[in-house]
Amino acid sequence: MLIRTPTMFSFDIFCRVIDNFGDAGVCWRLANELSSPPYQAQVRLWIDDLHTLQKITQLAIAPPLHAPPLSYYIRPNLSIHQWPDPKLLHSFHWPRPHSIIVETFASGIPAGIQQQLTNQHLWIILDHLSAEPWVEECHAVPSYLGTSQPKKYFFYPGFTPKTGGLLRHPKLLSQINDWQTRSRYWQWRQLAHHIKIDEHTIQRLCHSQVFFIFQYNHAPLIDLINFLTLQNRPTTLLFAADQDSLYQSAQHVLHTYSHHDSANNSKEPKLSCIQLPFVSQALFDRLLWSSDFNLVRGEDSWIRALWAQKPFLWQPYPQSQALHVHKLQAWLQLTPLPYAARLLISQWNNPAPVKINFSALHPTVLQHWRTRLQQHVYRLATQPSLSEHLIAFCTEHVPSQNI
Ligand code: TRH
Repeated sequence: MLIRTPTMFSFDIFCRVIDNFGDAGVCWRLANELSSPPYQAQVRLWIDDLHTLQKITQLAIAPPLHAPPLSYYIRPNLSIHQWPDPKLLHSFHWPRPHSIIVETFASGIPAGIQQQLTNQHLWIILDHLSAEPWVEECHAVPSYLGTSQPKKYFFYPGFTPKTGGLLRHPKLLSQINDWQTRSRYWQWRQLAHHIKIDEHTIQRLCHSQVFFIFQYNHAPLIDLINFLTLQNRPTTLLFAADQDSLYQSAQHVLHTYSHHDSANNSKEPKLSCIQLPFVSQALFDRLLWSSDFNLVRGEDSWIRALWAQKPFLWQPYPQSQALHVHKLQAWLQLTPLPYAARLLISQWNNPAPVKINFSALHPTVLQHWRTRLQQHVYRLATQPSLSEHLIAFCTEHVPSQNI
């Protein structure tokens, strides 16, 4: 009997960047995970926007304007390919497809690939992550017609065993634990060169509570700043790249306060802001591991903040008819957070402005919040990750002739 190992699997992952960084961010993590131990599958990532992927990987992969479609070999079993612009498609020859096609976030797949697919291929339609109950019903549901067609299945990431799971590299939690058991100084020292901070700033980060901010522009950040300025604790706000507008409004508010402070002869401002450069995904994760409180958004940073096990506020990607509020409530239902934390997260995302209750930021609640997250994460980690689910699914569904 032929026993199949993940190394025998080969994937073509298709990614279109609609906006922001999440599409590229999730696809890059998936491609990396599947091609790394223990899976070691053969992976080609096809993406229509190498510039966005370049930011996330910090690899020099963005082509000059009008250059022919390019390919980059990252490891012998992982390559990145430019999904050619429709204008160049007539002169482009698609290679033979790999046995498993992953269409991500309704990207479609190129006609040149689709024409070559047979019933020996497996076509996975990977959707966005949601904690809503319907996900269990829709995960792994087939969508194919006829026997000569490739088998096509919907694949839904999620938080429960009946879904496709969450992206989590097998060594991730031990890496986080190793990092977080080091001193604060060690952690910020490791990051200092990449985020361009000096010794004085490292000291400030070591001796203040650090908030990491990666939000959409409509976040009620000013309310948070007003609350923090009333507190006695020194606080540093780290603004991720792409947060220019929020950073500027924060600076504006802080200027007003600093006039007031200087009138009161205080030396160091209690609250200060730092704007970070764009960093690689690996460093982005470490910023979440090192900060005391994370404000994240979308899809990828949301789950990275969860694995980081530090209290965090999630801001879902805004959708019409406030659909994102349902997503948020579904996630809150599944996540055992302290009451004050649930209230804060709900109010933060309220479609209409409300007076936000920040009592969850009291040190005792924060400690409780952190403990709850740690317990929750260790429970989630007993379930298979998205890559494990996918490999198990492929083992069952890829025709054995096609490996
Ligand atoms: O950028 P996002 O808002 O992406 C969104 C969501 O994914 C949304 O669901 C999707 O529909 C929309 O894109 C198109 O937030 P997200 O998902 O957190 O992705 C951010 C990615 O950017 C994540 O992989 C981390 C990465 N990143 C870095 O690697 N370095 C950085 O310096 C920054 C700021 C981000």
